[in-house]
Amino acid sequence: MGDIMKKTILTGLKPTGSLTLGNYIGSISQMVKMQDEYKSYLFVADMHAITVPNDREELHKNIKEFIALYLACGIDPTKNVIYLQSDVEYIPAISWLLECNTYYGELSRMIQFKEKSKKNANFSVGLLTYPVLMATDILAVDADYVPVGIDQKQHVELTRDIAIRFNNKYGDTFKIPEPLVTEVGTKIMDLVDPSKKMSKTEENPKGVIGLLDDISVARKKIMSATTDSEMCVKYDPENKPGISNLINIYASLTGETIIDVEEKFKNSNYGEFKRSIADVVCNFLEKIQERYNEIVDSEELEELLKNGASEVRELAKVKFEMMKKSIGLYR
Ligand code: LTN
Repeated sequence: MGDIMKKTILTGLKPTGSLTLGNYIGSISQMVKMQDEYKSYLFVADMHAITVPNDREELHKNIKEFIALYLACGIDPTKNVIYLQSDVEYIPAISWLLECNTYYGELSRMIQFKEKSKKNANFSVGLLTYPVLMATDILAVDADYVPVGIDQKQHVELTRDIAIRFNNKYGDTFKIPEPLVTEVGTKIMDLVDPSKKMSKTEENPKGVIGLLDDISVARKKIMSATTDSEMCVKYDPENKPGISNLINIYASLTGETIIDVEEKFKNSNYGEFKRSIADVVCNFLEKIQERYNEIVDSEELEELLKNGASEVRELAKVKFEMMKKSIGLYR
C-alpha cells in the first residue's frame, strides 16, 4: 500500500525514567506490529519532560537512549519519521497561537493537571499548558490517530476541541484526530510487588527489569521475584499474581500461549521455572543491548534525527504560516 493511502499515527515518548521490559511487552512490541499499517511519526517529547522538576544530565542522556532502544526493539526507521520535539522550532510557536485559543478553564479541568499540581505547590505554568503543546504535536503533522494510554485520552479529546474551534473560527486548518486506545499488550507487573504495574519511574529497582540492565542483575531480579507458597505454575492473576506475571513475561517473549507455558512447566518447581524465564529474558536483553550499543552513538542515529526534524519542520512551518495569516499576524 502506498504511503498516500495510509492513515497517519503519531506517538510521543516522554523521556523520563528508564525503559523497562514492561514498556517493551506492553507498548513497544505493539508499535512494531502497527508500523506496517500506518504512516508513523515517533518523537521524543523532551519539552514535555520539563514541565515538572527534572535533572539536566538525565534528560539529555534519555533523549538518545529512548530512540536507540526503540530502534533496537524493532522500530524500523524506514517506516517511521523519528524526531526530537525540541528540534522543531515551529512547535512552540504554534503552541502559543493555540494557547491563545484555549480556555484556562479547559486546562485547569484536566485530570492529569489536577493530580500533578497537587503534588507540588510551586508547579510551573507549563504543567497547565502541557496539553496544548501536545495538541500542537498532533495537529502539526495532521495525525489521524494518536495511540495513547487511558491517562492521555482526555488530552487527545481536548486536542479535538481545540482543532474544531480553530477551524470554525479561522477556516479549515487542522485535521481532527482520534485517540486510539489500543488493544494494549500484556500488562507486566512489578516483580517485587505484583499488584502494581512495572514502572519506568519506580524507586525500587528490584521489581523492575530495565532494558539496559546488566544481564546478571536482570537474572537475579527474576530469580528473586515474589511468588507464593504453593508450588504449582498456574495462571491465576487474582490468587497468584507473581507467578501469573512471570508466565506473562515468558509467554510474551516466546510467543507461546499461557496454556502452553502452564503445560511446559507443570512438573517444574519455582526455581526451575524462574531459571527458564531468566534465560529467555536475558537472551532478549542481550540481543537488544547489542543492537543498542551499535546505534546509540552512531552517525546513523544522528542522520535519522536530522532528517526526521527537517521533514516535520516543513509540515509545521506550513501550519504556522497558515495560522498566522488566518489570525492576522502578517505585514
Ligand atoms: N503526554 C504524553 C507524551 C506526548 C504525546 C504527545 C503522546 C507528548 N505529546 C503527542 C501522543 C501525542 C505522555 O505523557 N506519554
